[in-house]
Amino acid sequence: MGLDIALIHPPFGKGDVRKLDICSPPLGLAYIGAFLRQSDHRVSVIDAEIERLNKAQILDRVNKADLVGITTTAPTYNSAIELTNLIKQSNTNATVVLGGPQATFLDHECLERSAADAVVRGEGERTMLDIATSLESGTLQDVEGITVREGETIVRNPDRKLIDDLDDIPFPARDLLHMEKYSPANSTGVISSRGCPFKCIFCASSKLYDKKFRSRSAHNVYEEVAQLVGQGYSNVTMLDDNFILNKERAFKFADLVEKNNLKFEWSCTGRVDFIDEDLLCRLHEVGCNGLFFGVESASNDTLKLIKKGFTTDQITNAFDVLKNYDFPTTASFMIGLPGDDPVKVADTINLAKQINPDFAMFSVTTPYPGTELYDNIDDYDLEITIDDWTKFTLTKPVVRTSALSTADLHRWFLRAYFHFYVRASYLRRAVAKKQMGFVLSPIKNTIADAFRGAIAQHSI
Ligand code: B12
Ligand code: SF4
Repeated sequence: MGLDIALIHPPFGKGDVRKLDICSPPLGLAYIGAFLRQSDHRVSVIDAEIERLNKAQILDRVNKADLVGITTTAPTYNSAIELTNLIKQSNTNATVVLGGPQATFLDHECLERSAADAVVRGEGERTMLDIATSLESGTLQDVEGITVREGETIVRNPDRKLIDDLDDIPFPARDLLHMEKYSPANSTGVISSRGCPFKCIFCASSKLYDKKFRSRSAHNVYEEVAQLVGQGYSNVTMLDDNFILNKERAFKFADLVEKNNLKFEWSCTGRVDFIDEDLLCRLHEVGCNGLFFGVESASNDTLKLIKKGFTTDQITNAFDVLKNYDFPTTASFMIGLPGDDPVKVADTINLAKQINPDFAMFSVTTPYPGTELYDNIDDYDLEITIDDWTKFTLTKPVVRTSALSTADLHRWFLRAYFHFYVRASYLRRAVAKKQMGFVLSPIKNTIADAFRGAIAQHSI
């Protein structure tokens, strides 16, 4: 028989996150969709944000669903809770479950705050299938990996084992999404691995996937990319935490691209302590046109405190090597890390200018649930000053450090963008490399917002 299942990415609503113009398909839901429809379930994936659906339209789309799953991040959390309650009121037959990083780490609170039937913790494919099967035959009480109501109490069922071999799961069901609505039109993302073995205190990644790095085989990733290129995509972003963590796999992927003469441009993530000349050369030969690195801070003490696992020497060495290639590089920095004071933040901005990546991204330190920073915030002498999840977007400070108030951090954030981008040498290079269009695309709204703010607040 099978169930009617709807998977929803909730609308951003009026929160700050909408201003960031995030335009990326919810691949986690597309993975679950692909997995579920291998059984005889009928699945739809609704990206209410990109489709700009209002509440009535969403309710209309799910009024016959037997099972509804809603994904959550911090800025979409309130919206997901509101939607859950509306769906439970309008379609009383539907079982509604919440998943994604925010619900995973706030499972109890989710069930206290909403009418949801359960929260799926962590990886969703097998748990969601198990929920569907259990609903057909009985109750949810034995499903692993969920937090569920039992009468008046909330019970955290045992964790579910992670999927051993990611090649076993089908490619994300992009056909269930309106892919034409995401931009840029010829670009899309691929997730070639899950999890990260590092333990940076501000990142939920390692706890989400139990500190394990699992990668798909080079061949499996190649197959998905080849399929996408066949569908007309000419640009692919590897969205993993660290695409080059498994170097052997990266080389194998490059070999497959070359052997099959697959023509496309692509970019990926890396760590400064994982690059070497051989790898860079090879990636460059097979169309890689962008590398993203988390650099975070110019202070070795801070890098140690946040458990980044590398030093400033490794940062500068990596960028020295990178200068031999014409890869556009993006380096990401954090403002408002524990112990940050005006000197340290100024040093971070100076480091950005010194290593001079093609693009710099500055984020304000934001303690997300599931991070060591969130769990032990007092130990790091940080205080959350803004109690509103919709503001947890990395672009507006929600904390203060012992030396910098929330308002100070905002000024430094604006200043960082201004000082990095408004430099004659930077602008000359961007024009020479014909990168102005690109500069203005992925982080254009953040930069524009930062410039407007910097000018308005005279905080340059
Ligand atoms: C790539 C990425 C992005 C990409 C795109 C993601 C995409 N296309 O799906 C972009 C750039 C768009 C992005 C944006 C943001 N991101 Co992001 N992102 C990531 C990253 C690095 C990988 C995500 C990924 O693809 N994982 C692999 C897929 C398969 O997993 P998944 O999407 O999480 O889905 C699985 C499970 O979570 C679960 N699941 C998810 N939803 C649901 C729903 C149901 C019903 C069920 C049953 C299960 C389930 O099942 C899925 C399949 O196994 C993660 C870090 C990480 N390693 O997870 C951060 C991460 C998810 N992002 C994070 C954040 C903060 C954001 C932003 C809020 C940042 C901002 N500036 O505002 C936005 C929010 C956007 C939004 N839509 O709400 C945080 C989330 C923390 C939190 N509590 O919110 C993370 C964990 C990083 C961190 N700082 O720790 N992100
Ligand atoms: S910030 Fe990067 S390296 Fe650190 S834990 Fe997260 S994904 Fe891993």
